[in-house]
Amino acid sequence: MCFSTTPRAAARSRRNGTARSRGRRGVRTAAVADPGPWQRVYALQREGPRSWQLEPPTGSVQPVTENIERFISSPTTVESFKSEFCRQLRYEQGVDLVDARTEDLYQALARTVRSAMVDGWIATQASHRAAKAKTVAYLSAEFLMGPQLENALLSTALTEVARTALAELELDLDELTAYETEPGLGNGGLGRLAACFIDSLAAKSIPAIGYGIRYEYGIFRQTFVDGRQVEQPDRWLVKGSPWELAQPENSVTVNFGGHTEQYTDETGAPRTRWVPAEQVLAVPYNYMVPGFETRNVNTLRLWSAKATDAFDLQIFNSGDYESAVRRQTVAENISKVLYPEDSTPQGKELRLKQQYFFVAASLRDYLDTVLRDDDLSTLPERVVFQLNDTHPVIGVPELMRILLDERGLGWDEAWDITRRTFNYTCHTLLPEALEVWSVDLLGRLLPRHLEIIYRINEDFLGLVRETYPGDELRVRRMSIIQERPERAVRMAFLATVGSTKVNGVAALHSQLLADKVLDDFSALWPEKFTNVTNGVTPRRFMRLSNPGLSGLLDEAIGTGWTNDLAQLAKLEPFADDASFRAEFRAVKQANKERFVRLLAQRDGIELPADALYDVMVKRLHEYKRQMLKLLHVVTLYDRVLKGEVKASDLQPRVVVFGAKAAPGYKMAKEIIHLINRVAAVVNNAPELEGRLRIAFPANYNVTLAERLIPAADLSEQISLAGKEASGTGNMKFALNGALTIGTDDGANVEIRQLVGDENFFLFGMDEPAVQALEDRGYNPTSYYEVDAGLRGAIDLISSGLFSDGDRTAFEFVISDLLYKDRFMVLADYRSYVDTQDRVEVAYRDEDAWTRSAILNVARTGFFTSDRSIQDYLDRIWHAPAKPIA
Ligand code: 26W
Repeated sequence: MCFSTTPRAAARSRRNGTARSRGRRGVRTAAVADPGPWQRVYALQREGPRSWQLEPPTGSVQPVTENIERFISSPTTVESFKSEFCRQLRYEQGVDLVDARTEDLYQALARTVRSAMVDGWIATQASHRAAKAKTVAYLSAEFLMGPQLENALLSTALTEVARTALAELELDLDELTAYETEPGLGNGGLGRLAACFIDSLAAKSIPAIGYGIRYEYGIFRQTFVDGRQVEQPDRWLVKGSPWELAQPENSVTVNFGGHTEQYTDETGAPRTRWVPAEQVLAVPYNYMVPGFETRNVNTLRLWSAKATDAFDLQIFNSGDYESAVRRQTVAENISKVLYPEDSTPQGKELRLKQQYFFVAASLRDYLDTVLRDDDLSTLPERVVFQLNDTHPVIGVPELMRILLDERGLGWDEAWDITRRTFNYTCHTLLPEALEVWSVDLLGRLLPRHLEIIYRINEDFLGLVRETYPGDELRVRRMSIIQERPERAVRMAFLATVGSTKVNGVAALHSQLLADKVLDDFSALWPEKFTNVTNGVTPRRFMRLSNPGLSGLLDEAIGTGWTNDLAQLAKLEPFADDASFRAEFRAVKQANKERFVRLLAQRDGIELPADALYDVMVKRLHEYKRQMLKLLHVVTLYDRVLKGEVKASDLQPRVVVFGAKAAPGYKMAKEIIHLINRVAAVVNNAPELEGRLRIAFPANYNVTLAERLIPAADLSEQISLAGKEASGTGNMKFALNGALTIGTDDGANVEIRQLVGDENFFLFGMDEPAVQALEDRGYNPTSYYEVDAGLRGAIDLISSGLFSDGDRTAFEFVISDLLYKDRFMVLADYRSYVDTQDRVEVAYRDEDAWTRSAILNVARTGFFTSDRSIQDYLDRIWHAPAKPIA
């Protein structure tokens, strides 16, 4: 009885007392208005085994957690886990064990594991606040988290406890793990990178918060109907989300529209204020981000839009109930759906609203709830806002607005603070992916921000003119405001001007960024530009997804690699150990069998496990060149049809595709259709004697990636050189012992350098060659004319063989290839197919192949996101680790 009321009463009084009325120092302390409940708490503490903190706190920070932990226990033993699980099932789900459906069991289990993280989470926040620790605030419109249960168990070291506890209740952990549906709050690489980064930040005990949007609908669920992509809504919240903790009491208001006014303040200084026309409530939902082998648990705070009461009442009182309700849905639309475009921004009003919504809420939250400091002059020492691409760049003028209009700072001081607080990561090289917002739209939604952007631009162009007198061409090139085709704000330029550091995501990408996309800026500010090569979390993408390999590594080199991936280097000598190679091969084979079972169950696709697994999984985009892979497959088939190769001589191969297309991206959708049609024919072609199979499971996502990547032999990383910023799938494959066939692009360059040329299948033009060909004038048809193999593949598609005799079915794709081919598929075809022929030969030498695969694992430890985070810390963030006791 007492433990359920007393501590809560104490906490309540704390919140109602000191918390609400913050002292000038702004630190929330545990000094309380009503000492009564506290005394009762302390009296109880004296009965405990440890005697500590008997003095009621007087203004110093007293972590509440220590008090409460005296009375309740977090589920860390089999008994307490079982007890918490049963409590969750009965009192939260409201069912009895005998009647519980899998859904109930999963929810109860997830909540049990969540409760095991809470103590660390609360302690982390208290400790970081007390230490005034510098915090990394990672602002990202996407966090593609993947399934949570296994990862939470791993981080809390409770996997075996949970397994045993459930087994004692005659339940199976793996079954419940498999039941989970992942939250798809991201499109692809950028969103998944954000998820890896917050995992590594936690593992390294860095004070950090991820800020983003709690979309009600994540990335669409892809289905195929007659081989064509059909999108279904992703209702991931329908069953409730056991991993989140809503915190409506910490909601913040976000404004839109209206106008600005000039006025004179009490000191006689001219000032501006924004008089908005609309308000939306941003409600925070917290996700705990546990760190591997640390007690630290960081926060991911995702914002959900809700109509404000004020705004409802106003219309309601005017008697127009219907319009009040309609306005409510308009407000709540802001966080309704993730935009499924990845790389072609549409300039949609709702998208800009989403961006401002989450950034304004996050800055407000950080300043008022986390930092709670009235003095913002030291802000750059307390926080660093990392801009994950341009999506959160509106934060730059937002912080300026807060400092100028709300805190009364002068322009120069405000600008100095702002610039020192933000940093910008660019994730693309495609010019069409660079966001611009029309001045019209921006001025309508955010009039004050547009004024501030104009002023930033004015000052900036002043500097350009001063540095390059008379160079008006350069001024126009560098202006944050473009004039044509319409007046618009170039968000990448605003980000660059408003940040201390700008980084690309792989060595080649950062180079091209500085030399091409932002060349004028890197000439002006060479020291601003840096590189941080991407990485992936080895917890999820090795330890969890590849238990077979992990076990083998543990035996060979010890368990330390999971958070010190450089230790993989110790594996190097094992490449020459025949018995190790046999074990390594057995793991790969078991992973293929596991994947085959999954695919049969998930998609009804039957595959042989004994084959070369050739895998290309990533968003469907022309620059990534899924067409090149398809032309190779069609070439193999064509050779057999023409009798150039006997089917029985083919290396059995399973080609796996996984790719979603943006719903409005016609070419991408046509390519998906074509892949499915080719698959339908090839998979049933008697001539091939089952030696070539194409599998294109729908709805590729993190869950499927975790099963597929460990099964792969060959990793397809075949973008046109100079187009893929980094890639991160490429790293996951190499770390799981697949060999790469790839161009000299993105992080492939670094992978190849590390694994060595002999353990990597390089093909195609490099970036300078691409540039030279572009400059000479590229004519794809000429390749078709001279290369019989290429002609054979293209003609086979045009023959109607894959389209029930309809010769025009794929004209859209084929004529583009022949007459445009922006990404030079035809130019790289010969080199690619020849290299694939070398792959086939190499794969037949089992020992040599396995040796290379082991060396890929041993030499790619560099690609842990722990190393990326360390690079960010050293080069950009300078935020020390703060492990809690
Ligand atoms: C619709 C606007 C838009 C524009 C760009 C949406 C999303 C983007 C992203 C920048 C696309 C993206 O995900 N880029 C990928 O980022 C990964 C992580 O850095 C890289 O590994 C990939 O190479 C890059 O394509």
